[in-house]
Amino acid sequence: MKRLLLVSLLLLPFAANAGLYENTGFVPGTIWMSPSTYFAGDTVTLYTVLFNGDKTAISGAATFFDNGTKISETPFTFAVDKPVLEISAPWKAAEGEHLISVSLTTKTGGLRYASSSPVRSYVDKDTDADHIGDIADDDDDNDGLSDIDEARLGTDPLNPDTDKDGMPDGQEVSQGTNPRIADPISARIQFASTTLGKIEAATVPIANGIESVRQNLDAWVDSTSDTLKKEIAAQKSVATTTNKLGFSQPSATAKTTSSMPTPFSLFSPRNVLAGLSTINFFTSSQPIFYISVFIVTLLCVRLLFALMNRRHE
Ligand SMILES: [Ca+2]
Ligand SMILES: [Ca+2]
Ligand SMILES: [Ca+2]
Ligand SMILES: [Ca+2]
Repeated sequence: MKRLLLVSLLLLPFAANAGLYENTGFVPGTIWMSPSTYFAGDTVTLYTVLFNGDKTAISGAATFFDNGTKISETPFTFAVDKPVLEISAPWKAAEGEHLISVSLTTKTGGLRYASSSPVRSYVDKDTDADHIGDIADDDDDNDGLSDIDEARLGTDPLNPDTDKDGMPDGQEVSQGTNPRIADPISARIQFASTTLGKIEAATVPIANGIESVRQNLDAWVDSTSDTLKKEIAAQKSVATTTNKLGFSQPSATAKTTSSMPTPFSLFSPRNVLAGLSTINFFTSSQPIFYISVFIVTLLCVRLLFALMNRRHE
């Protein structure tokens, strides 16, 4: 995205806002922020693009300003063969109106100065951090009561628990307690109990589902293991009978050849039985099973985060 913008800017006709050198200054309209959506308290990166039309190396400093106050100073150097330069600076956005600008200074050939066209930006608060600014958000504190209802009821639209009794304003209205007066401990205990009950009601079906999977898997492993044990016993019995009747055994060479592992021999009854015994170790014991599920889930989450970080790099 950033690269696309840079390329598009290069297509714009060059014009320095004020003469640093005859052909050196800012590409027009080139102050932008990343990320493009941000709120008060966020740290964003300011970018601009400089252009050097002279075939000489120039160095100096670019100073970013917010409402005329210096944010930071970034040194820059134009190489002779690189006429375009992108520079950036971090900026912690505060709520309110902002006028962002950049100026260039250099001592090459005497002190020179140029300034960019300023960019106007209004930074909104996002009280409940739901990525919708308070101006556009109908429920700034996300307590279940709209800003309009909070104004009507006299509660604080920027505080989800106006009376600080531990029960959110919206919950108090729906259960009939007063969101502006701290309720007695008995009401809070009742609220906590109801909340825990809801959490339990939401998690019990999931827990039951996992337990059902464990029991079914354990039953299948037991049943399949029994079948394989019988099959192996039957094969042993046939081999013993063959020996007693005096049939010749395969030669040593043939034995060696036949014992070479093949993709199919890996799934012999004995190997499958060994695998099932391993699975049975995890499924037959509740503690071992749930600890294993927890560890696997943890590893999956870490892998997911690692992949997401790699995508963002
Ligand atoms: Ca919000
Ligand atoms: Ca609210
Ligand atoms: Ca409350
Ligand atoms: Ca209350």
